[in-house]
Amino acid sequence: MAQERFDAVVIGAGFAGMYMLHKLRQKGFSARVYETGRGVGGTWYWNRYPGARCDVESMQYSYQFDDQLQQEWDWTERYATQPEILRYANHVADRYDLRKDISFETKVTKATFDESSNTWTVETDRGERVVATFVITAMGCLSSVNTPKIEGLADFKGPTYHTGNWPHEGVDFTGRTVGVIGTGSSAIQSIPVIAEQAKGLTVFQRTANYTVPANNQPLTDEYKRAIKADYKGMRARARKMPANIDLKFNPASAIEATEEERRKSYEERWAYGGIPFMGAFGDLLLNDASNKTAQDFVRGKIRDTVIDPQVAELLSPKNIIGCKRLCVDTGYWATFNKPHVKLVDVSAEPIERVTATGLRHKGKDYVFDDLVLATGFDAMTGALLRIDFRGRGGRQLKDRWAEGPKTYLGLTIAGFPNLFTITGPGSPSVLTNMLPSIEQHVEWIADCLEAVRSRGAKVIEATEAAQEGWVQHVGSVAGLTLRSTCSSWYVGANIPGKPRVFMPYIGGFPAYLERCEAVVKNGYEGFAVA
Ligand code: N01
Repeated sequence: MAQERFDAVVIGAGFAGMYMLHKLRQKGFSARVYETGRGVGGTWYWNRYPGARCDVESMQYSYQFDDQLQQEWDWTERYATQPEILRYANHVADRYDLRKDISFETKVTKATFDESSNTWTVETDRGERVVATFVITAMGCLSSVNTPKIEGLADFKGPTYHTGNWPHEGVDFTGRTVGVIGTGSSAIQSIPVIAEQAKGLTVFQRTANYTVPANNQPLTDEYKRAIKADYKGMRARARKMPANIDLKFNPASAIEATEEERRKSYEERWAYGGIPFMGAFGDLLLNDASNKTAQDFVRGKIRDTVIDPQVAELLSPKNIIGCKRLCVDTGYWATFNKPHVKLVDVSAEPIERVTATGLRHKGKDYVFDDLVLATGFDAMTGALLRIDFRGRGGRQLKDRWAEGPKTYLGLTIAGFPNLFTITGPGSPSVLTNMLPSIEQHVEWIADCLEAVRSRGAKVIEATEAAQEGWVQHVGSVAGLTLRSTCSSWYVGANIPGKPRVFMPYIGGFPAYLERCEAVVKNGYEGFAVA
């Protein structure tokens, strides 16, 4: 049987893959999308844990490529819930008739570049083999779940859930006792909701985390009308901000402000809620002393909220605020005032083992009915390295990246021609509002494919020199901020054995955009087009 051929294969049908498909069609390229899940939505398809919501405000966490789409869709809350975002993803799939080119429940297992035909052969777990000129990965940065290697995990007799792969039918914890491992964003969102249902909840904390209340609320018609009347303006303002989010940013130094100015600014931001807290001063992620003023403020809030001083102390993070991704919560600290909620510190000694009825730590057995792993992801590279990519000379991506990911602009990889990585390592991605960052990448890639076609060329490939230059730049900019200093998933520290490299580009969205545009203007500078 003749192999099916496409101009492009896209891997993943989350927000990146969906828009990529739409854009490819618009430009007259044939495309097939492969998606592991049974439906579209990516992150929002898998992360169905209780309390899951986006920490970017909904009116900003949405596509802007079609004004009609953003005008007709109505968000109901300031921070949209996972079900609402998934409904939006499905609405987009219907509106642009995307499903007919998506193969669901199909995993890409291998992609091999053939240097004689300048094409990729893509293989799936269903035994399909198709040929494509271009391969575009759209697998998300946080999609490969991290199941910790704790002894005895398979021995647990009750159900075990991972927040990143939650049962579609939901889980009712009413009358149950639950153990949660982890205190990252997923845990901080789910713990208050699980505590409302469960009869007993024990949280195992290795590192205390900073969180700022969401102050979530329904969106009024008046608010929605005002944003919709100025959507263009808001998006343009966002593009000028490092994280591509339209928020108030105060460039002043925290340490140069008076005690009173600082308190006022932090209190205002605390009352507003969420990630804009970090915009209180311009040097919070540049200067230890400045950062410490924000740390102290948040630790004070924890002491004000948590009744038991010992529990408050345990819940108080000791590291740099904003170094790990800041969490956004609804009622997290107060949950630990409930008599049926217990906190166990596993920082000094790791969990010994999971047992049939719970887990053992420091010789003590903790018993519960259900185990929740809120243990995060093999971020940024995990999903890419699950696929056996073979570039020029049959070289494997996992070998090329043995010392950490190397890309040109986070979009392409030297030695892997015609392969593009939407929000790949080395791009601003997870440090920005993902939706507009995805759109920028999709549009850049689509224009690039069009440029290759119009030149009558067959191959585009980053040069080693351009890639090396970009990798150096990403590393040197990372070194300027406090963010690269702690053991976070940004540097791969949560995965034993993963090379420690600050993976996203921290130079800010405006600088990145300028660079991407300059590359195009200079005739695809840093690329060999043949
Ligand atoms: O994962 P995490 P996440 N023993 O890696 C602990 C995005 N997101 O799923 O810090 C004991 O942050 C680990 O401990 P430590 C967002 O970008 C967004 O919560 O490594 N503990 C940590 O506490 C976020 O940053 C939203 O010491 C173990 C936790 O598990 C990213 O996803 C919502 C352990 C993992 O935290 C990841 O968040 C949710 C072990 N063996 C997620 N192994 C929103 O939009 C791991 N841990 C709001």
